Amino acid sequence: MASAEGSSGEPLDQRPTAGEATHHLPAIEDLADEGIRGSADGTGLRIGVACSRFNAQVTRLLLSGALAELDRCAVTGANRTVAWVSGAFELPLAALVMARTRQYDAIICLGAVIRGETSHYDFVAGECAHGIQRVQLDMAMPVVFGVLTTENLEQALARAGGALGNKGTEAARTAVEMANVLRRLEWVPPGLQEGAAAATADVTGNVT
Ligand code: INI
Repeated sequence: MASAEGSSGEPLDQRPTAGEATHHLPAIEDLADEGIRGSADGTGLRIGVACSRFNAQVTRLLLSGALAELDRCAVTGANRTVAWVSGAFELPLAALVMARTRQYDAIICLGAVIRGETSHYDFVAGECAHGIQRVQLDMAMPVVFGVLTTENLEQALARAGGALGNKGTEAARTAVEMANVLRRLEWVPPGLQEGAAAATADVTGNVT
């Protein structure tokens, strides 16, 4: 897969290098050449995207960043599904239902929670993050947290294609790399294991 851009969509010559102090996701090629890693080649991967409408001026930008990165990773349009939900609070449920279909190799959750005058922000952001992690661990599949949690709209826009990159772009790259690294770890989804034809799986995918 040829790409002129790094994991955050920035030109290759502007990518942060390993060891450089940054909160950005370093490009995988910059890390020490050791260990199992997931490539950014998304050929054949099926990716679900759950995106919230709340703060749509931000989430639309996150979605375009994510879809552009999936294009760069060669995840075809036919192999991805976008589902819109009302707000970030609804993202875990959408992710869980997508995960339970077993039709996706990874799911990306996109949202923007911006602090208001009340404590509502804390509940929405906290439950969203907690719920997404719960789905990821319960379903043993990558469910990526592409949700901005910021003090104001300006901070959100800076991280949705502005000066500080695009969280949606990073989330898409993470989804592809995680799907690939799990494959390389030779993890086989329950129900697809040899001899598991007669087995039944509960909601979490545990085979009994
Ligand atoms: N949803 C968001 O995605 N971002 C926000 O900033 C936000 N705030 O601040 O209220 C928000 N609230 C809605 C929430 O996600 C649910 O959709 C709603 O509570 C219905 O369940």
